[in-house]
Amino acid sequence: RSIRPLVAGNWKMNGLKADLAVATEVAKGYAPELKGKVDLAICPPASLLFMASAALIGSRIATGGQDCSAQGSGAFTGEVSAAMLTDAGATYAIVGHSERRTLHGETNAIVKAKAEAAQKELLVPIVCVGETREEREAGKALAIVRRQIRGSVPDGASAATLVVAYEPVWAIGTGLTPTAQDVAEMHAAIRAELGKLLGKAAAAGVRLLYGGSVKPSNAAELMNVANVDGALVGGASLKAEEFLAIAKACV
Ligand code: G2H
Repeated sequence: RSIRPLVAGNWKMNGLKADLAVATEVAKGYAPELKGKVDLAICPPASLLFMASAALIGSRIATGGQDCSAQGSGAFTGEVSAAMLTDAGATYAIVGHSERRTLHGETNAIVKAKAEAAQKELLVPIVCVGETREEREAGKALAIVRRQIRGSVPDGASAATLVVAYEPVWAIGTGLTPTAQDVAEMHAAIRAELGKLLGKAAAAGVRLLYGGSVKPSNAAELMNVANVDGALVGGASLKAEEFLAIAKACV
């Protein structure tokens, strides 16, 4: 691999204080064979972010937010700003997850503004893209995702300031996954689109994660696809041993 992979756990709206034990178990299991070969991050709910970051100090396991406001501060009840995420110890911020896009009406423009807000506070946005089942069946998956990339990726982003996650909506939490060939085709298309936006050299180093029902049993196949530089893991990130097994599949 020319790019060190990243495996990020998206806990979604799961986790109470007691579940920080999962994060510390992951840290304990981050064995020598993984160190320096795969980066790990845990994105707990905002309520646990500060405590998770504190629990992981010294472990080299990063944390991230699951969303980030496009606004800096002020009268935005319920929102969490990029500066707050940084202050809570985060390295990353997931933006534009399909659950945000569909349940909260986030457009490409909103996702781009959120990614820019994250970058301003030196967070690395994990910009999520992906087509719905209808879009795939209509043969529009590539066109939709290219458009999402053009609309959601901040100008001037580089390998150090951007991660992209391809998550086909129909694969999220369903146990269904695209074929290795479909993933390869999509990731190549994303890399090419990033090349047009950011320049080939910058695009070549951007980590492209696959997400959607990644689990230990399918991780090796998915992580060995060309242009797949890690995973965004939902359900399986709630169990330390499964999350670590997925990380091991990357090395
Ligand atoms: C996709 C993924 C994590 P899961 O949403 O972002 O979740 O692995 O549960 O499909």
